[in-house]
Amino acid sequence: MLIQIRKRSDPRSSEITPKSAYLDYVSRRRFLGTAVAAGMIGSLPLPASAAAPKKAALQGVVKSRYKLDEPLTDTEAATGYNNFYEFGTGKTDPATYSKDFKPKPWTVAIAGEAAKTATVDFDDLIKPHQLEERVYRLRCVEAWSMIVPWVGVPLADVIKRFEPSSKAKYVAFETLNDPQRMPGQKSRVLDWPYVEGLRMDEAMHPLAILAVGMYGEEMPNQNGAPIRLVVPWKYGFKSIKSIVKIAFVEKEPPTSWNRSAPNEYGFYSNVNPTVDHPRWSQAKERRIGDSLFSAKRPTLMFNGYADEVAALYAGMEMKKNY
Ligand SMILES: Nc1nc2c(c(=O)[nH]1)N[C@H]1C(S)=C(S)[C@@H](COP(=O)(O)O)O[C@H]1N2
Ligand SMILES: [Mo]
Repeated sequence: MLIQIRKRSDPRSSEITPKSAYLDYVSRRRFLGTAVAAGMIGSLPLPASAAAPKKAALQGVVKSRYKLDEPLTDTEAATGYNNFYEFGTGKTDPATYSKDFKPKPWTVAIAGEAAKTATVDFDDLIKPHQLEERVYRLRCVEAWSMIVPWVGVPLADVIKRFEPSSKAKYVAFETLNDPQRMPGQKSRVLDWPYVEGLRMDEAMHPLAILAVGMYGEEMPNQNGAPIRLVVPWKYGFKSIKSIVKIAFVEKEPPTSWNRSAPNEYGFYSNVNPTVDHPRWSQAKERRIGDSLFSAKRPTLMFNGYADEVAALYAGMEMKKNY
């Protein structure tokens, strides 16, 4: 490393630095980091590891009935334009800074209100299930979208194996917290680890999957290797990446974006073109890969799954429960 990165344990961090100076420091560091990666500083060649790590083709994947009548987003776009703050806040940061991330070996802790709790190796968690391809639209709250052929297993089938009790009203998810492996965690843009949650009936809905790959291959690091959630009727940020813990809980669990901006991001975060984000409209979206001059596309209620999921929210005021 050319530039010294301050360690978490270093006392000269945000505790004693005025916040503005600290943020300035963080953004300067991020700029320098980008410059180094882009080979802009000095005449340094890019490190040998600069190529994206090769991901294996997934075997035994069956097509599912979940398809969309729209062309798939190019792999390059879906793996080159990401939100994954553990690897930086810029859209190309995750692809750049996750190249050295080693997602295996990997374990997921299953905890909380269930008959069976355990720390399970990735293969043991996934192998008992049939891998399916599910073509879903990922609709970010920033009003862009992509059409992605995810590969995964129904979350409900995984949950059932651990026999949650009647006290399990919600499912809480947690991303890996390891600033050595996820350099974006050295800055405090979010409270680490990233956390998310679903109500139990949402988690048990057949549309919700644990995804382990996309485009027929293992999950790229920048998209949440080795295992992430995909909940297609909710905004993209509910689809938490690189999951290390799944806990069955009685009370509504905290979620990262709600914690950081409660007036902008609620627990439910269902895609809804009629409820605007406080700072911008949610009525339309820009498809990643479309020309900037082409028309935006209308956003669909529940991202197009109203028939399947609206019943989960019967009687709930969607403007209040955003
Ligand atoms: N752990 C973690 N999960 C995350 C995020 C993140 O920053 N950290 N970003 C979310 C947001 S805002 C979106 S839109 C999707 C993006 O998924 P993609 O990069 O596979 O398109 O991941 C979500 N999951
Ligand atoms: Mo997002």
